[in-house]
Amino acid sequence: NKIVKGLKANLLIILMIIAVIVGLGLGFGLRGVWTPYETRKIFYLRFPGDLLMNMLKMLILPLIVSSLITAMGSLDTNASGRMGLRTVVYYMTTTFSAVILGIVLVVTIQPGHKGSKNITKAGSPKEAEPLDALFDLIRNCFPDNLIESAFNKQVTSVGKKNVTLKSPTPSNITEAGVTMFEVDTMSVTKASGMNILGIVVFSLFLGGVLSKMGKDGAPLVKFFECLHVATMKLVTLVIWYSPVGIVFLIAAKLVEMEDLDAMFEQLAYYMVTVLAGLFIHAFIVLPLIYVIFTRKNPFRFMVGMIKAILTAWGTASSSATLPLTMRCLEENNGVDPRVTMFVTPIGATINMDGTALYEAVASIFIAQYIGQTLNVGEVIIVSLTATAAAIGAAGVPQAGLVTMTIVLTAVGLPINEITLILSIDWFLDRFRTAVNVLGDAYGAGIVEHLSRNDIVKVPEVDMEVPKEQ
Ligand code: DAS
Repeated sequence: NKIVKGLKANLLIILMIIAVIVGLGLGFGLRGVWTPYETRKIFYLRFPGDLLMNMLKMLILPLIVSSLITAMGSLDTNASGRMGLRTVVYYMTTTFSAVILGIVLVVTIQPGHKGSKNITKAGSPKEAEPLDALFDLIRNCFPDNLIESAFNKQVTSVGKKNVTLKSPTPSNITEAGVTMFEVDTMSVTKASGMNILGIVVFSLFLGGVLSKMGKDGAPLVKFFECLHVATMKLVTLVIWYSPVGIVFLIAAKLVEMEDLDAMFEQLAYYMVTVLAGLFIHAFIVLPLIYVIFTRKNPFRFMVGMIKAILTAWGTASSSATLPLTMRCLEENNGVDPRVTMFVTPIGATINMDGTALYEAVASIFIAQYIGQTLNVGEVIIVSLTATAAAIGAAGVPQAGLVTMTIVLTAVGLPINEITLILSIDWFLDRFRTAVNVLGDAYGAGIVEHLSRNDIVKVPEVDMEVPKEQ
């Protein structure tokens, strides 16, 4: 059955690659038949893709809570403390290095001074209070209602009218952009409808308490262990549906885009700068870091992650891809589940190398385009705020675009100029999400290697519930 297992694993990768190709073909084919304004037809076309997004989102809450609590419960406190420290240090280092890479490229290539000088602006975001975004990130760490806030589409921004976010099925990206901005940055991470940060914080605290409780906490840890196993079995079902969902997600997104050619032509230099940065980070920087720490073949590791990377590209959401990220790490790259359960939920939330690089490039591109030169101090501010904004971005489609308001305002750039890059954001989002997921995966591999002495099973706590005293 080893051959069967190998076939099944590769069969799925082949199906996913075919899915991306068919999705692109279907999308470009339908662009000849439909206009981008056939909202109803596009909504139906995207329906199988929305099903996949919902299936993956449905798994996120049980997966993150059960993973983190099981991981915390199965490691002794100082081991998980040390592993947590290694994880955070890795995340900060790779995210910041991505920002520096992005800045070097955008300053060298100078995309804002090249290409067309009259980029068509899409959408018109309202002025936002970016400082609110920072407060929002902190507020999101402590959600009032864990379940509701995790999947809440109803967004309330303090002091402003309640805005119900319609699930963005607009006639084109502009409307989605405006919808997001209508909510303004007060609810920047909630605006994306999923507040994972709060779930991660809650699970880490609860897991820590349970692991300190030792025997008394064991029944609840055991419950979450079973929940984790059951959830990962559900992932298997969803995985086999994902190629179908990916076809329609890509096709629908392609059909609803207006003047694709004008967009690619006007923003070609900007697009090349972002993609070059993501490529270098994914194929040189991350593999180099992985080799330095683990002495293992980084490209074999990357091949093991293909299913997760293709899902990240198809869904543009690293949170939705999380179930596959964990599964690829454990099944294909043999990473200890206690590490993946601990590292990947946190990574999918705060480790976004692709987003950080993109936000640095995009803000400096906008400065170049409007002829505002940034001095060294301002470039340093961009590097710090892009790192912070990427940490705060939720792992959902186009969250990076919204948190970029923090970076722009930090260096006095008008928020409105985001409309220059709004139209192409859906496309670049897919690549930066794939890099985010790859960064999380390498993180798990490296942390596992560094923590190999720590990952000793805590002595099996006996399961009987203590007798009533
Ligand atoms: N789409 C986000 C993610 O899922 C990244 C971003 O918006 O920049 O990681």
